[in-house]
Amino acid sequence: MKSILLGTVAAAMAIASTLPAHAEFADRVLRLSNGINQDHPVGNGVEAMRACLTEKSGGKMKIADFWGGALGGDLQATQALRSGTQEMVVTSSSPLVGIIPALGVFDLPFLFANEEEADAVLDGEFGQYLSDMLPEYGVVNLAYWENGFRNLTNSSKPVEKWEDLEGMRVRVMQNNIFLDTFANMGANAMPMSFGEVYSALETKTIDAQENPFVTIDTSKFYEVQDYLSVTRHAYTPFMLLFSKPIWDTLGADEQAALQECAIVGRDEQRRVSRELSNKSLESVMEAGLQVNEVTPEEYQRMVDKAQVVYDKHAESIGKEVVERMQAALTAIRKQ
Ligand code: 2Q2
Repeated sequence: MKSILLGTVAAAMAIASTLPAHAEFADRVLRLSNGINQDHPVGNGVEAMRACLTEKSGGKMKIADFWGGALGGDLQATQALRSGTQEMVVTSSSPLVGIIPALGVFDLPFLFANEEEADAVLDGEFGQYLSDMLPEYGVVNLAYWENGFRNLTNSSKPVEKWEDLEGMRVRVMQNNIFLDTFANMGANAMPMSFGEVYSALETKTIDAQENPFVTIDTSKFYEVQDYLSVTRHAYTPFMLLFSKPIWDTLGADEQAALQECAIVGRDEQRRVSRELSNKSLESVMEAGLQVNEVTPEEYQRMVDKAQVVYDKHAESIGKEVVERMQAALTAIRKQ
């Protein structure tokens, strides 16, 4: 009897010693949605995050991923997070500005000069300052991922200067900062959710849209557009958001694993995004898009023209938010 008991204890201890790291994990399936397609670098980020979660949770935390807007667009999915009916979304910050005005700071035109600046701001104090605002709105930001610098495509002509936008029907993301940026340059700016863009281009309801090269490629906009102008007019991040009501039901180990794995996913996602960007440009050119660069002089004229948007929207974004962003950029540029 005693030896049987001892044997059982020994066996239990042996099991325990192989599992201690997983002891605080429940079986969970986390639904994650996206507006873009799985061959976008976000797909690589999600794979890296999944592998990390599998390892940390002993296979208990699983991601069920949905692509191409299968669970609705960015805004709809974010509302599902807020009400606790979906766990995660990878969304652009831009469509959420109506709910969280401070996020509009990322829509300010020509804000970041390059990826290094964006990383430093987003992964630094400023990014944390904005993330700290989000739980109040029912979402937790696990990490900033990359969407990338946005460029304009259209079906009528190369855009070489801002005046070329005159009268062009340009789809913009759903907020007033984006809308004003394009309206101020003479375009007929039309806010629209991402899921509607392809067919609106196809039916010629709109002439133009703007997105990073990888999205122009993976969402096949080259099929319904003729010109691509390298305008780099905005870098709006992706955010990997988690539902706050569901977050509050997780254990500390589960929360920590999600936070760590979101960063693992971020690093892989950004790496692939940057590696793919030029390849995507080449492949959309091969697919028939006529590409033009904007000269440094015309680029500067666009930047100057866009400055009124900063003044007009500082108040709605929050003066402190805009000032902190500018201070963060100034500090980075001095280094
Ligand atoms: O132009 C857009 O709306 C995109 O940049 C999307 O916000 C983005 O691709 C998301 O739909 C990703 O889920």
